[in-house]
Amino acid sequence: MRELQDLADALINGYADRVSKLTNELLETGVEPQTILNEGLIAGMTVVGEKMRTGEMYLPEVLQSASAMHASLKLLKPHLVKEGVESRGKILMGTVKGDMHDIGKNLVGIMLQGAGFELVDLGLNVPPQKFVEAIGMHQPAVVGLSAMLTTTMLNMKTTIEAINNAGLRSKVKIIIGGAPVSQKFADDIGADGYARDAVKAVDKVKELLAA
Ligand code: B12
Repeated sequence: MRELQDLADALINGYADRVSKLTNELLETGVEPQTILNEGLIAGMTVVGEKMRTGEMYLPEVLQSASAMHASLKLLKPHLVKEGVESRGKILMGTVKGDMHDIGKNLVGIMLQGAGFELVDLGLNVPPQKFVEAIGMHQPAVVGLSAMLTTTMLNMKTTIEAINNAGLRSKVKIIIGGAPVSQKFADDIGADGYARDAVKAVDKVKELLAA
């Protein structure tokens, strides 16, 4: 669809206003929010990642694409999240220490809220101890850890160890995600689950809570 390609192009170029305008237009014409997300925003962000890898795009430009994505996600959120549904359980989410990527985590949070879960979002660059304190304070059923760098994914392990050492491991299920992690890595560091995208994350959380 031409308009979805326009949205992806505007995101790649970091034009936040145009991204917002196109998002609204697509919603008004009845395009599913999930389609806007996958075929517009995520498709565009994948190109941004590729251009970043090959040195065609630099950090300031990537940041502009990221804020354009944030602007669009804000518009999509009310369409993805049902209000007034009874909570299916509390989920605590955060991007681990040293990692400044939060778009994927935010998206997982939105989809979980959409499925009726209550979300406590600790943000990004979250040290292990902060996860431990937040578990004590909020008593979530599930903890979601996000990492986008091969260097910071190791902090998922340290976070799980800190939760273990605080005697809280048996009280929560832990799910991990982010581009560099895998089911094998989840098994290796003692997480309960892994999901590769936001839709699968919802399925995995439901599965973990049913077990
Ligand atoms: C945007 C971006 C940035 C932005 C982040 C802005 C923000 N607010 O998030 C900025 C400019 C800050 C940035 C900085 C850097 N980045 Co960057 N970034 C990206 C980029 C282009 C897109 C990430 C993204 O948002 N994707 C879209 C979302 C929707 O997808 P996602 O994050 O993968 O999330 C999905 C799944 O992974 C999963 N998921 C995510 N979290 C969780 C959690 C749970 C619990 C579950 C179940 C699932 C799940 O579900 C999500 C939704 O479907 C990626 C490339 C890419 N294609 O991934 C590089 C990328 C991740 N960055 C990279 C690098 C190298 C960096 C820098 C080190 C660059 C530098 N030289 O400084 C810095 C590091 C800063 C830091 N300390 O974190 C590399 C990582 C390489 C590696 N293997 O480690 C990548 C892969 C680019 C590349 N191809 O080289 N980056």
